[in-house]
Formats: sequence, structure tokens, C-alpha cells
Amino acid sequence: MNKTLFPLVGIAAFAVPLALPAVASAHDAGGGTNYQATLDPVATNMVDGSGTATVTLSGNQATVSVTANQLLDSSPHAQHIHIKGSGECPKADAAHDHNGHKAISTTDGLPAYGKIGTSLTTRGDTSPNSALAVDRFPATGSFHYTRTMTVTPDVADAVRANNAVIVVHGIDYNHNGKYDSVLGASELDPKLPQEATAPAICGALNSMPTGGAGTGDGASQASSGGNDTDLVAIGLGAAAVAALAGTLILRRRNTEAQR
Ligand SMILES: [Cu+2]
Repeated sequence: MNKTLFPLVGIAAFAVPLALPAVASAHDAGGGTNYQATLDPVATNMVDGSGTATVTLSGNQATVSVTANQLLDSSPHAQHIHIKGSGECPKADAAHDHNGHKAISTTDGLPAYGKIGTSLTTRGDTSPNSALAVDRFPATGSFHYTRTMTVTPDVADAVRANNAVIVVHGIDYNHNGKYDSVLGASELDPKLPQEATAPAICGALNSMPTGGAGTGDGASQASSGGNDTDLVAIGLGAAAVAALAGTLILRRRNTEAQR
């Protein structure tokens, strides 16, 4: 399926920098700026997974990508941009007793990462109203999510201030392969187990050190992207970023056309 994208990448690499010069000018007012986060297991929550996230922000338009690995499979994973906290992930001392177990619930983490600003749903509404729209979030243990959306001004401001945090929820505290009541009920929705809403992996978004905007020469950053193809592409420089943005837009249109 991805094979069909490769020709588009090639086309976009030439076409997009001409069509969307603002994307490549990171320092221009209204230009796209890239932010990234490394998603690490939330302390105390018995999570083995990990992930990465990137946000490309242009005005209030955000293209958000989240890659998650080794979370609980066959179970929905709510994911959000959290804002207006301390701009960081909760540490172990944020844990409280949940049904006799030390763990960090979504509420326990609020001082660190803040309230929900954007719900990273797969379709439809992206407001905090969709915080637990379990039928519109990724529902596999490993996934790659990409969506372009309009975010609220307070979310855009928080991202630009490096005060936004990506959180993917849904843990398997007792490693029995499903969300159950080992930690009791969720404080967010008593119909859901605490495991279904507790934060799993988390990372603070920070602007990428792009170097000179408009030079299109950031090749030295390529090695920092690990094995995530999107990060590698971004590391290749501004032109590649523009190409990537074009590819993501095409991919999303493709995906939506199939729905
Ligand atoms: Cu969240």
C-alpha cells in the first residue's frame, strides 16, 4: 500500500517547494514550524511501549503525526495534545493509589501536562469533547497516525511556547492482554476501566533546531531521526519538510477517499 506513495513523494519533492514556499520558511510569520516529541512510558504505569510525534504548525493548521509501538493491541488508544500544564510528563511522584496499586491516572498527570487541548481522533471532531471518543482513535498496539487539522489558538500558542505535550492513553498495568478493573474505574468515565484512560506514553513537544531557515540544508540532523521515516525526511532539510507535508496531505486525502 505504501508503495503507491513513493511516486507521489518524488513528485511532491519538486512541486511542493514551489507551491508552498511558506512551509519551508520556518521563521516567517505564518510559516510552518516543526515540533517533535519522543514518547516515553509514563512512570509507574507498567508500559513497555514507546513512540514519537511530530507537529508541523502553520497558523492554526497542524499536521500531527504519532507513531506508537508496543502498546496494548486490539484496544483503543485515546491521544491528545495537552496544554497549559508544566509542559512535561508526570514523574513517579505523581502516582496515587488506584485500587491498591500505585499508578498515574490522567488526572494525576494534569499538573505536568495540562488539560486536553486537541483530541487526535482519526476522523471528525478534534476538540476536547472527543477526549474519549473510543471509536475514533487508533486501536492497535502499534500504529502510525497522521492527520492535518485546525487547532484552537490556545493550542497553537502552547505548541509555539514549547508548552504542549503529546499523550497516548491506554495501559495494561497487569499485563493480562486487556483493559480490566485492576486499577478500578476511570475517574474520567466510570463506565471505562482506569486502564483504558490512564496515560501510556508521553512526550513534550519542542521546536526542532532547524538551523538557517530557507537554506534547505539541514542534512546534519538526519541522524537524529532514528528509524522513523518522517523524522529522517525532516532532518534532510526544509525542502524535504515541504515534500513531506505534501505527501502527508496526499496520503490523508487518499485515506479519506477510501472511507
Ligand atoms: Cu490525553
